Amino acid sequence: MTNPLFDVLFGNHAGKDTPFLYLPDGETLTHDRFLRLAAQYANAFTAAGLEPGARVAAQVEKSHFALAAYAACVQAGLVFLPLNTGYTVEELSYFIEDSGASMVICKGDRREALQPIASKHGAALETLDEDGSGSLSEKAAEAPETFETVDRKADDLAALLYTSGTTGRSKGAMLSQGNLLSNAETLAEHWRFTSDDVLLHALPIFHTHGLFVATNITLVAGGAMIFLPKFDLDKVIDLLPEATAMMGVPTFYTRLLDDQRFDKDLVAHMRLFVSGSAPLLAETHTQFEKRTGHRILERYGMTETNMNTSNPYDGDRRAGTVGFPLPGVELKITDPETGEELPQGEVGQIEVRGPNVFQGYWQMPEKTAAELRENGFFITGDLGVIDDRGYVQIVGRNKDLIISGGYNIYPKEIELVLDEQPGVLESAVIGVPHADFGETVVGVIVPEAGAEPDLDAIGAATSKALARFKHPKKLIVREELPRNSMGKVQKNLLRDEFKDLFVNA
Ligand code: MLC
Ligand code: AMP
Repeated sequence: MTNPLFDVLFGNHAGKDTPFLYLPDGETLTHDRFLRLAAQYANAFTAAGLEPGARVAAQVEKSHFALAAYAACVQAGLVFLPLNTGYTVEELSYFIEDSGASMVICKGDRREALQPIASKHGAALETLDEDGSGSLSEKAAEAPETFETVDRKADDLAALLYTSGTTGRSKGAMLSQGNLLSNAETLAEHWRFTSDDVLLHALPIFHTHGLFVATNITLVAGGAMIFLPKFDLDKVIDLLPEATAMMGVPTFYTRLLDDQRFDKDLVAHMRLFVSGSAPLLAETHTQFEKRTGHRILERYGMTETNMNTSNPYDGDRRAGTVGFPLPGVELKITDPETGEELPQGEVGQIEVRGPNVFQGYWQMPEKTAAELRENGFFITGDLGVIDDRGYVQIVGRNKDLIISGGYNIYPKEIELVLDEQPGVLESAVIGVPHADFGETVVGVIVPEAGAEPDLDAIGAATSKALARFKHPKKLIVREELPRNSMGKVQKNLLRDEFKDLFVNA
């Protein structure tokens, strides 16, 4: 019996004294040491009564302890549910309830706020701080450094990742062991990762990009990571000479290009730069090549599917495209109205099918049925076209979504908060171009007749309800919203009107 994901990502490295993580304090953690730590957490989970299939929700800062908690969940057959560290208590409350999590792991300073919520939903609460302190580690410290890996099948769930939706209610994307493993193996091979690689890891580990792409690929290959708590420009520039590969959202690359220390010599030894999670401007791609001689490899993915397409490792990495479907992934462009496949060269919605495609949304059969066809194709909500050489280009979105610095923000969620505020009749939230984040959030508010909404109070209410990265960078008051003859708000007109607000920011 086996646990396919654990065996390939972690089990293969048991007993190896090879470096796995280069930590911010200068320490090196070997694969073996990491696995022994993970086993202790797995023992702590089991001792707390968690049964295979139970959800473990974790809102913790990035650290090797947090990563070991992920490995422990895989080893113990638990479903890992990582949460953005920016989420407010109100947001967390929804995730805990909806997922039916059996355990919540949070930072020590959140214990008080989360205890009543965890208790209400029958979840155990443990703490874990970035220095490893907290109740979880205290329990783990007493546990053995070995753990009998729990058997799992490829279609058993390994992770539940929440993604916001157009209705404002977040949906839990169910990812199986097979989903994660197939994608990690495909990408490791496609991007030629080996045990000699050292990945500079500056992404958060609560999303697909940092956890399943960067980390899982390194683990499949048996390589190492320089594990930074977050993207810090100075540290990245200091450490690039130690790395062979880096993965990032476009903001990483534009920030690097804005710094004159980032030049050809600094990255002469690098093997690979990968970009994704948001569109990389063709201009950034060109500028990057001019400055460094490297062509960024752009790929395209989603929480629900992991990675779908990639520019080639060898061959032409074409700016403004996301390359070809990965081996094993089928991709087609369809008519959004009829679902019929469109001829090459026509713009339509992107649909994908393959072992990477998720199992559906947690306890939301209608939403699953609306987006995941019976024949296995997933309707991504992205609009694309395939060029005459087979490269996929993403040209827009068929979903009302803003991507800011690689974080997805659904306007509806913010509109619901704004609409509730005293004096606000209605609102429209749009994304406008932003020099650093690619896009950012602007809220347009229509007051009730005779009312003068208090923008400071609205800001405070938004802070309580929503993570900081979702906050409108600007609120604009308008007498009315532009609407078409059907009464639908014409957000395109608002986007056009406010498109220059932040481009020189
Ligand atoms: C931070 N802030 C953001 C923000 N990140 N606001 C909008 N969008 C963001 N992405 C807030 C901070 O709270 C702060 O608020 C202010 O903006 C400025 O912060 P900063 O210091 O400039 O930001 P920084 O901490 O440097 O973070 C920026 C970033 C980070 C780009 C490095 O957001 C990041 O690591 N993004 C990666 C996201 C990611 O991993 N996405 C992958 C999703 S998976 P204030 O107001 O207090 O000053 C996926 C699938 C796929 O999409 O295909 O990969
Ligand atoms: P998420 O739901 O956070 O996983 O974000 C997935 C979305 O990010 C996709 O549906 C796309 O809209 C977007 N995305 C990811 N990679 C790219 C890319 N290389 N270019 C453009 N958009 C991208």
